[in-house]
Amino acid sequence: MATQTIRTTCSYCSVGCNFTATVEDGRVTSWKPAKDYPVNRGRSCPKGFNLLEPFAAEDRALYPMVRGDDGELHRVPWDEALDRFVSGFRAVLDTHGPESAAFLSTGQIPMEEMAFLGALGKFGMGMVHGDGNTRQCMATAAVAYKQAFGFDAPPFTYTDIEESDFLVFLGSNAMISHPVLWNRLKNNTRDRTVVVIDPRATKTARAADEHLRIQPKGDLSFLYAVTNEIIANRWVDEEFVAAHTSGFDELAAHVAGFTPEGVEAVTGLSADTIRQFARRFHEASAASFWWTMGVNQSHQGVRTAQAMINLCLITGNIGRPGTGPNSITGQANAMGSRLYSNTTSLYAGLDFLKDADRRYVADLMGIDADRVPQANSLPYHRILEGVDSGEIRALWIIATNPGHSWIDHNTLAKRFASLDFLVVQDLYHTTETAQCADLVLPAAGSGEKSGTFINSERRIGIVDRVLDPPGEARSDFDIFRAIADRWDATPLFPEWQTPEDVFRFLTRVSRGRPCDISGISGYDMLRARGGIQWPYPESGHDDAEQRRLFADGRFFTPDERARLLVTDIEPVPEATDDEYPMILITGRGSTVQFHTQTRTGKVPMLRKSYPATAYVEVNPQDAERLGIVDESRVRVRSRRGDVTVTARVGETMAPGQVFIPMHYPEANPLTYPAFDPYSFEPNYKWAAVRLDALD
Ligand SMILES: Nc1nc2c(c(=O)[nH]1)N[C@H]1C(S)=C(S)[C@@H](COP(=O)(O)OP(=O)(O)OC[C@H]3O[C@@H](n4cnc5c(=O)[nH]c(N)nc54)[C@H](O)[C@@H]3O)O[C@H]1N2
Ligand SMILES: Nc1nc2c(c(=O)[nH]1)N[C@H]1C(S)=C(S)[C@@H](COP(=O)(O)OP(=O)(O)OC[C@H]3O[C@@H](n4cnc5c(=O)[nH]c(N)nc54)[C@H](O)[C@@H]3O)O[C@H]1N2
Ligand code: SF4
Ligand SMILES: [Mo]
Repeated sequence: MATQTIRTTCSYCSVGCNFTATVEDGRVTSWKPAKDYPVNRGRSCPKGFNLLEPFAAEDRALYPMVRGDDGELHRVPWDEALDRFVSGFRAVLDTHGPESAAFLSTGQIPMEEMAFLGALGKFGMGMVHGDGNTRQCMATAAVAYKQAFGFDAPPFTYTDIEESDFLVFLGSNAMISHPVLWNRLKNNTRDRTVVVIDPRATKTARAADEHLRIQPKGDLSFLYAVTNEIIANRWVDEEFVAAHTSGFDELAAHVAGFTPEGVEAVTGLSADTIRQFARRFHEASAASFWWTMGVNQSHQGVRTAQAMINLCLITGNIGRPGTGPNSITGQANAMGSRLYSNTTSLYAGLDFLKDADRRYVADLMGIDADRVPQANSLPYHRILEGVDSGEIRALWIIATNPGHSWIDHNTLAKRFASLDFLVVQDLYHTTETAQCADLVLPAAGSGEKSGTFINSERRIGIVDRVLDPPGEARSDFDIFRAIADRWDATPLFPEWQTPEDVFRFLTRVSRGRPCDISGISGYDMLRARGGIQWPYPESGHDDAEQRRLFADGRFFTPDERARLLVTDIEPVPEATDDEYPMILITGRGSTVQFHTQTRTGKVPMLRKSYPATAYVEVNPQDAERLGIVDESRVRVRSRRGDVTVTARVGETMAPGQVFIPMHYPEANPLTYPAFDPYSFEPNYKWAAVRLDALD
């Protein structure tokens, strides 16, 4: 009997836990969290523990499918599917030009697949536009870091959670969203304080030492008031500011108007609380911010993230153990998508708009530089607006399900129907998005294929194949290769035969960049080393298992100084009024539910632990006023949509605010499509709604 031990990385969240599989004659006989991996050290959450089960679901896309004249999807051979793909996209691109088609991808496939898609879509097929679901998620953090540090560079390593004595989780429900990382707090043996700043009394907030129940969208005012306190009390690390930052005078002038008393109403926090927070931030020997979607998904997300970055910079809380303005990423490979997908930037953060960058990438690939688009892609929402205006006529959607997850998606199915051609590449043919497709391409999931992911602490981890894909499903990598062949684009990628070939290209293209990984020789090195954090240049690399950035105070801007950036407070995008008097927040509902539930929804073990139907969380005062009792049916309406859900009455919510988890299709008909002006990330966390009792 052939027995193999295979190590692979979980493909749900960005913590990046590793599992060890024992595979006997093609069957997985044991599946355990890896004890010796520096990320999870033998721990996992229930999603990872059941990672492989959804791959066997009944609605798995087992073969390519084409929509017939009867409106249904029908099985076709791969050859025919590839012909349809090529003729569909060629017809649009040849007639309407390179800006008439786009791809929408993901933070959930290995880096090598993203990189192949980016090259095939842009250099091979000639499309200008391609964005990812990371726009819904990490775009804000990426832009915030890029503007402040000169590169999209989250500075921390996970041990910082164990070495900080003042940890502020802002807009993060880490206990359910990043459970294994949250758990590492147990290893923090310092006299530490954990503060959670969230409008909701989440599980994370309740587990913290302190919960500041901030008013939704009060964060920017709060952070400016704290900054003002720090400056007014002369708690600034003047040496660090003078040597390593620029913009301090503008920052000081800007925040001078934000007094703790002045922001009480907008933050819902007392002046005392704000003053105390500032004092404790100052007194901490190592203070850290940990932020996620409560910040990123906001109409002023970038500047809010930068308000945390400012605070860390002016107090010298960066580059030392236990410090940092730390954005935790979302999906397993969101950071791979940010750096190596060839969507919002050329590989390794290079610039589509710069001649030299285009030539550098083209030369490395051995292609003509004219093949590299000289323009940036439209961001996600502009691509969809292009569908409305008829400028975008074909879409290729890979490993994301916008039919459920996109903001205010009421008109999305109609938008999709208006396209000349829609291709969806997914594990399942039943997703809301696949249901709109003209062509479904059946993909293998991570676990059924190989590659690498980059986790939240910049660690590149190996994804190895433990199972064979079922039916005729193929890895996304093999699908991209097959399309390249059919498109006659294969000569562009002569060396890209395997994922590891592409990985080696990425190590080369990264040379000399902040995310330099030219010192990683290949997958075996990643397997042997328990993953490797970037940067890891060929010469002069640091071999420590845990590495943070900016210990030397040198940033990636031309003058090596970090930028302190500020803005004015803008009004909330959709004010509440008599008709729609309540604020709707959306987000994660439980540890065992993942996004649109195409995977976690198919695991009986996980299904047992969450409500089968959509619910809205309501404060008891509101419930009483509206005649709503726990477990009764209620109607939730916004100016855009109207859904019926079950009420869960409890103290999680403050009066005037309600919450619907994004895992249910009922959330996004209600959300309000506002976007951050710099990152264009959707503001999923504020819409004006009304509730009416039905029972
Ligand atoms: N179980 C599970 N884990 C996941 C995922 C999943 O679907 N399920 N998804 C993964 C992905 S892709 C991501 S991006 C992460 C997301 O992880 P999180 O960001 O932790 O998840 P969310 O629930 O979207 O938002 C976090 C919190 O922001 C709060 N919030 C809303 N508005 C505001 C505000 O104005 N100010 C402040 N301070 N807070 C606010 C919400 O109340 C919520 O508790 O989780 C990852 N992990
Ligand atoms: N209201 C509201 N909406 C939100 C959010 C919110 O907080 N509130 N959060 C937003 C955030 S942060 C995110 S990240 C998005 C997530 O939104 P989506 O990306 O739409 O969510 P998923 O359900 O993860 O969709 C991934 C799809 O890829 C498929 N898939 C998985 N692995 C593979 C693979 O290897 N290959 C291929 N081809 N397919 C694969 C899955 O079956 C699934 O259909 O949702 C956003 N939407
Ligand atoms: S914490 Fe995240 S990476 Fe770890 S097992 Fe759970 S879902 Fe997977
Ligand atoms: Mo996300």
